[in-house]
Amino acid sequence: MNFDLTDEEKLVRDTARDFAQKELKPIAAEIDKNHKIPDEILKKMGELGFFGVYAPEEYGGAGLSFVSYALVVEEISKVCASTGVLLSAHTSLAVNPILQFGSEEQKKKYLPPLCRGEKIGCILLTEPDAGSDAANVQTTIEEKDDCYVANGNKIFVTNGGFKDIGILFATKDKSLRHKGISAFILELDSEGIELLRNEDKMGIRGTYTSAFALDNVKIPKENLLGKEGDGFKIAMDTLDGGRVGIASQALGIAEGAFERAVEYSKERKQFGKPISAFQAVQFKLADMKMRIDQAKWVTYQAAWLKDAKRPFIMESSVAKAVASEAATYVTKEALQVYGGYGYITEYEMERFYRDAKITEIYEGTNEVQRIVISKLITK
Ligand code: COS
Repeated sequence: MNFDLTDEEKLVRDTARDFAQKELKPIAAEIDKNHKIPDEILKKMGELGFFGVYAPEEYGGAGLSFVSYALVVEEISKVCASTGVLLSAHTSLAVNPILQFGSEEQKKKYLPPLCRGEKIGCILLTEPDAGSDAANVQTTIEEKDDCYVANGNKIFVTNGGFKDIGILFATKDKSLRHKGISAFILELDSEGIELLRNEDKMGIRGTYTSAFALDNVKIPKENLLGKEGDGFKIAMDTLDGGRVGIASQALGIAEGAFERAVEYSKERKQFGKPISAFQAVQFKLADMKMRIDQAKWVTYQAAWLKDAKRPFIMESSVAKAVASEAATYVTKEALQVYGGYGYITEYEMERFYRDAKITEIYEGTNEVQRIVISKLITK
């Protein structure tokens, strides 16, 4: 069994770490406060190849492994969860389905601008009545003349506010449930798409979480992804990969909070000693480390399985649930180590605490992950 990263993976991890620590860490609090990731940061990430880490070079990607992608998301999330989720949603939920299910023409047209970060990708799957029950999509699609026409509402669209490129899921016949759903590449500046709002959120406040109304939106026939009726399968495969992205994000958030808590515990003195000398704090740090290691290895394993083109549905759900629960546990304990200072925005720990929670919710709540895992165990 080999637990080592390849030299290439170590290099991309170090590049991402260097970028995150030098360029992102100093402005992470500002990103949270202003609800915006600066354009220069996105430009730099594009230049570093982060927006298409595992897409082949012929489509503008960096041609690296899925493990490399997980490492980039992890390093970025250690300092700024908002930037981590922007990257993760873009790659897993837009670049990946086009790469996996797109025609050659679709790949050539849409992947290069996405991989360079000139366009930011998103997925339009969730609706008011189709959250955990993803097969209950109500947005309709009709064939009319030379195009498809979509009508409906989509919510919780991470990155939607960029209004660039999305993967839309819509049904021809609601009564068919998952068998009626198809997937489409949607240009979000198309006529009939209204951005209703960007949600005001507890955490990951530097990202857009958008709601859209689709009113007779014309989609060219050539933008159908895969075949008609393939949509649910495409959504599930997309989320399988996406859950490894969220696991990487959660892992990064946990590690970032942990590193800060260790540092702080060595500096902060009470009763004449650094608080790291007290067993009450030492045990907390040990428990945090144990959770992080569990999260790390299940996440890397799931990413490695995807690279090896081996089944990884179970492992991706395990990684997502374990890592996100590690993130909420570790950030809570790290905040406790900071005591009252943890509650003050200046120390940034409260941001980690707020940002961690969403990882237990999006790309399938952890209850959904338990459904996926238990179905596979008992089938
Ligand atoms: N990966 C690949 N295929 C999957 C899958 C997965 N994780 N889960 C289900 N499928 C397939 C099944 O194999 C089945 O295929 P067949 O029709 O060929 O037999 C089909 O999809 C339907 O499966 P099932 O009947 O289990 O679907 P359900 O409607 O019961 O839904 C859950 C199952 C709850 C797991 C699914 O709806 C889900 O993942 N929901 C959460 C959605 C989500 O994460 N939303 C957040 C989006 S954030 S962008």
